[in-house]
Amino acid sequence: GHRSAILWFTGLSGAGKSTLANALEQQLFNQGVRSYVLDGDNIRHGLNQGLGFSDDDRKENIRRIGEVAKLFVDAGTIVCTAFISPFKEDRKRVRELVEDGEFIEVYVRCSLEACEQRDPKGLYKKARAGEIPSFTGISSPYEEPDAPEITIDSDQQTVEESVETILTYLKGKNIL
Ligand code: GGZ
Repeated sequence: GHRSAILWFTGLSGAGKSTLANALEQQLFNQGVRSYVLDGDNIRHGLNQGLGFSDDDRKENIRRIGEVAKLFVDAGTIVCTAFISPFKEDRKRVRELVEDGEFIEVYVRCSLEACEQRDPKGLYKKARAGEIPSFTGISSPYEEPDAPEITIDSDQQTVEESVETILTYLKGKNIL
C-alpha cells in the first residue's frame, strides 16, 4: 500500500511541470501506485473552462483544483497537479485543505530566459508582442515558493533525474 498525497507542481509556463508530472505518473503506474495528473488539458478545458488569466480567475482556478485534488486524496490517490499557480497565498490555501505532509510543493525552477528560449507553443513570443495580456513572467507576476518540499532545476536536471528525486522524497516520507 501507499499513502495518498498531492504533488503540487508550480513554475513558469514552459518550465516542464506537465512533462515531469506525467513522467512521474508513468513511474508510479509501473510500480502499481494509484496516481492521476491534473493539468490544463483536463481541467482548464473542462471544469474550469470559462476561467481566464486575470488574478481573480487564476485564484479561482487554483481554488477549484485544490478542492478536486483533496477529493483525490480522500480517494486514496497520489494526485499530481501541474499549474503555474503563481500566487503564494493560493498555494498556501490548498496546503491547508489537507493533513500535514499531504501537500508536497514541487517547485519546477527554470529561468525566464530558458522558458522563453524553449517557447514550445510560441506563447512568450506572442506575449512579448503584446498579443497575450497578463502573461506570467512577462506582464503578470510569479511568486516563487519560499520553502517548497522539493525543488527541481529543470534547466539543469533531466526528466529522469527529476523523477528519481521525487520518488526518493516520497520513499523517505513513507508515502511509497
Ligand atoms: C500564463 C497562459 C496565459 C497567460 C494562456 N499566462 O505553457 P502552457 O500555456 O501550456 O501553460 C500555460 C497555461 C497556464 O495555465 P494555468 O492554469 O497553469 O495558469 S494559472 O495557474 O496561473 O491559473 C500557457 C497557457 O495556459 N496560458 N494564457 N496569460 N499562461
